[in-house]
Amino acid sequence: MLQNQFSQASFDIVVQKYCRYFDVDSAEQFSLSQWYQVLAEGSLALAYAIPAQKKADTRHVNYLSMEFLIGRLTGNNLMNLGYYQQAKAYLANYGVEIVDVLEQERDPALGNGGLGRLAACFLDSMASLGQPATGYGLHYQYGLFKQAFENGVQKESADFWGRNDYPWQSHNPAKTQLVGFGGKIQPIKDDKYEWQPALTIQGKAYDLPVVGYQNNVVQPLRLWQADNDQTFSFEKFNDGKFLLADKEIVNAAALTQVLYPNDNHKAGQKLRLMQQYFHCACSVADILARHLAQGHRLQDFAKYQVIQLNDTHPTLAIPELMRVLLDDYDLSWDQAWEICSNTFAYTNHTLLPEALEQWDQRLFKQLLPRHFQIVDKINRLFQQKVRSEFGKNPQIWEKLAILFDYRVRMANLCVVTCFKVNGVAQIHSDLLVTDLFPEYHKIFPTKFCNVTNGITPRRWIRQANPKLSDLLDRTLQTDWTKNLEQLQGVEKYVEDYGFRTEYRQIKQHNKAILSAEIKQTLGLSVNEDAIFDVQIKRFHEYKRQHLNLLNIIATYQQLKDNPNMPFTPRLFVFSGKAAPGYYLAKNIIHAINNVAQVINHDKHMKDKLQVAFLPDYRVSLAEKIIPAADVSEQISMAGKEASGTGNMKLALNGALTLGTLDGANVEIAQMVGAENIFLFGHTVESVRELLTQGYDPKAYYQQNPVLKSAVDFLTKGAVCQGNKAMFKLMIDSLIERDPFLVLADFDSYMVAQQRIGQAYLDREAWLHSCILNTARLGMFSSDRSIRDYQQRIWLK
Ligand code: B1H
Repeated sequence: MLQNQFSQASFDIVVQKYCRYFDVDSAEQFSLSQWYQVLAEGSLALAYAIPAQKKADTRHVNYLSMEFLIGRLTGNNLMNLGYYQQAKAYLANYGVEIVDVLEQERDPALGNGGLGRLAACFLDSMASLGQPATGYGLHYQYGLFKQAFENGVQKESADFWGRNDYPWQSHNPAKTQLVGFGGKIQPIKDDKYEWQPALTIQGKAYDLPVVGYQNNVVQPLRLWQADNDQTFSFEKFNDGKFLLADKEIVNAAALTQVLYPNDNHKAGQKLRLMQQYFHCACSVADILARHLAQGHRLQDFAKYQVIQLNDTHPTLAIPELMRVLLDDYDLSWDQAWEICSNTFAYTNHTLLPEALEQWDQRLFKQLLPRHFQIVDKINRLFQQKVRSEFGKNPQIWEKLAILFDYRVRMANLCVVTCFKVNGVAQIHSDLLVTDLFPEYHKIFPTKFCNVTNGITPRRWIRQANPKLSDLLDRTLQTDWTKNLEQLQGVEKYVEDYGFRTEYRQIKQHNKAILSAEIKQTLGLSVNEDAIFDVQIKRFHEYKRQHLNLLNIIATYQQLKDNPNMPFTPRLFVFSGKAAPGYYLAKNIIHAINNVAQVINHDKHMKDKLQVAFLPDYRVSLAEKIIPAADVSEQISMAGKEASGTGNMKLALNGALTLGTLDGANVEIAQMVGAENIFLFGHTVESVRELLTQGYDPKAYYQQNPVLKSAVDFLTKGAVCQGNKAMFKLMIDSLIERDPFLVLADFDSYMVAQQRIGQAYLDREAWLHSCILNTARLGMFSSDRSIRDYQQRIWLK
């Protein structure tokens, strides 16, 4: 049972306070956004009314991530606190609807896509399972840019999300840290050095409460914000050294100003390296301080702490912990290494070569001279190990080296140091071992494991789909969000008339809500009886939104030539951003928008074929699209999508997957069964075969008239407004190189799309499949992922 009761009095106090602030006589005069402030502040107080956990005798998880895509917190936290209904009633007393108030909240966009959202789901699950944990990230002033379309072209603008006024955070002045950059190192003795940085920056802690699901647990997400180091500046200012020291080094406060907008792509800039080190230095210092404050011995660090690295972005935590143990705590190299190699674990999220982080050695050395020295020693010691294993073999060393060709390779540093390395879906973890790290696997055969990603059912069904959740509550008579495998219980009702009717009505209701959103943002009236076919994710060539587009064009052309052909009405929904410098991805966005214009303005297509591209994809928009989807597009080239998590959210909410055998689609297919998913396209093996034979995309283009005319459509008429070159970037990539086999999968994709059109006509069979998808998605709860992390990595 919850220890503390919802306190109406504490809300009354906040209402009184804001009556003064807003200069109004009574709360009746509050606007919705003013009510939002009241509601958030009142809820925050309720979260912190939960007493801190007693020191546990288990390992504390320190989850280091450059991204936490947390989404709106107020509704979610009220639900997890168990006070949603009371808060709703409180507002209703004033004639205010809680859902309208919650719509006022801005999403803190402190992440790009799947990797950042995964971190947020994991925080929710760790708190909900009572796994003691702290999330460590950065308090960016500007989150991911906002996206708008101008004549179909993506335009970015700064996301001034209001970091300073955000009600869910509190500055925690007890936790301020100092972080050095540049400068010199002085030998003291053996492995001990003194680092004299040229510049010191302050890291201020901003804490957000992570509320467990109705279990009286609240633990921190700690975000570091850079500021000028007041303690140092005067002295340095006076002797003139402050400005001299490092003209090169940026203004301190600028360090945490922006989130790098790259998904599955490395940035490589100095500022990014500084962000990474700042993040790691603050977090390591904080973890050590907490460990010691809890009365633990330094030698027991790895026993009580695990540091989980969310991809390689926080890898610098490794040499940082080494440095602190060696230089500040006087440990020997072997003692420090023993601790580090038992503390760190690394999650890999991508095999794409362009995303694997490597730093220029000179830059690294200039900013982090002592860390470079430490990495160099790790590298040399490892070289000895490799020699004893493989003999002197330059080819092998070239692949395994941490320092090579004047580059510092972060993934290699992780694999060498960490006690566990995991991929994020079974197929991805297998490829990690066979393709990316085979030699490492030989040296460290037990280091590698899999933990398939998951999603929190609290946000992704209970909050996002309240009607379906209510049906599940009534049907199962248990709180299935705590143990999502219980959804299996609805299989019994798959033929139950009442259940089926409600399930169908709920989907229709959710489609009506999304239709209203589309009408409001795009001015487009859609056919609510059409198949809602959605592809919502970052834009990346490997995700192949352009494969979807080519099928839309080909279908449009067929409908034009053949107005009476049998066709199931279809609404294609897109949403997603492209990195500002990723011109090809932006070109694909532009093409989709222009094709949408043409189709949506063709009166013959009305209620038959429509395309809606909703701008500014973000967590709160995902929560509206997902419950309304009939078809989930998961069409990456096999072997490229490490896992995907949108695929899980959509299937759980009763959309049928149209997908390749990639990432977690493979496991979704295993769970739901072949009859309840639409698979198509090349597999990892057949991709490999095709590429070794020599792939010639032009041949596909020339030999397939349907494909050719779909591609050519983009160079003619209204779509490109007479500018043949408008989509040249995309077309050239497709015809000349096609690195992700779009053309090779086109036929198979079109056939699968036609199968879907057919299948939807049998509404009873379709509904059957949807229900089974919901019933069989239980294993994709992030609670299961966290239990896997506990069993396979953290508590082993
Ligand atoms: C994923 C990234 C990523 N993989 C670099 N890699 C970044 C790489 O800013 N950067 O430098 C940012 C993000 N993101 C995604 O992780 C995978 O593509 C998905 O398949 C996976 O589901 C998700 C979570 O594991």
